[in-house]
Amino acid sequence: MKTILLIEIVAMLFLSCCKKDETVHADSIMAGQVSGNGILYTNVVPDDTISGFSDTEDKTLDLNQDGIDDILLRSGHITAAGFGNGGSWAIPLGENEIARPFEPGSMVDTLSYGETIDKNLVWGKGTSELYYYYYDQFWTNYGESGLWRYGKLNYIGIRIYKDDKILYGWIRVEISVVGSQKLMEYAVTTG
Ligand SMILES: [Ca+2]
Repeated sequence: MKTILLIEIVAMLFLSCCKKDETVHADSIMAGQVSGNGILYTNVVPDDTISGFSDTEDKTLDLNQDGIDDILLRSGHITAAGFGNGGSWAIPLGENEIARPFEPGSMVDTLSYGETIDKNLVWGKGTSELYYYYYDQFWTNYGESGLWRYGKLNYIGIRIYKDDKILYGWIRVEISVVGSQKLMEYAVTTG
C-alpha cells in the first residue's frame, strides 16, 4: 500500500514537473508565427497606415501588452523649396534591439516567413531605416536606400529586454507607397 502511494506521489511530481515545462518561456519565435506556448499575437484590423506629408507620423507599439512601449514606427515625407525627402523608419525603444542585415549599420533586415528569430541574428539599437529617398529640384540629384521599398511578406525582427528576460518578436509591415508604411500584424514571446 505504501509503495503504491509512493509511486503515485512520484508520478504526480513527475506530471507536475512536465506540465510546468510546457509553459517554459520560449527563447525564439519564427517570423509569421501566430500561436504556440507563450506567444502573444496581434492582428491589426484594419491595417494601420502610418504616413505623413510635410511631416512624419509616429506610432508606438506595446507588443507584449505590459504597458511599456517597445518600438516606434515612423513614416513621412518632407518637402521644401528645391528638394524633398522621406521614408519609413523603425526605432526600438529603451534597450530593445532590431534585426539588421549587418552591423555596423542602421538598416532593418527583411526577414522571411518562417525564419527563426533568436540570439543568432544580427541585432542593433537606435533609429533604423526601412526605406529612405531624396530628390532635389528637377531631379538632378536623387536616390533611395533601404531594403523595404518593394518588400512583400517581410518581417521586422525585434528583441525586447523585459526585467531579467529577453523576448523575441516580429512585426509585419509593407511599403507600397513612399513616405508611408502599412502595419498588418505582430507577435512576441512573453515572459
Ligand atoms: Ca511592452
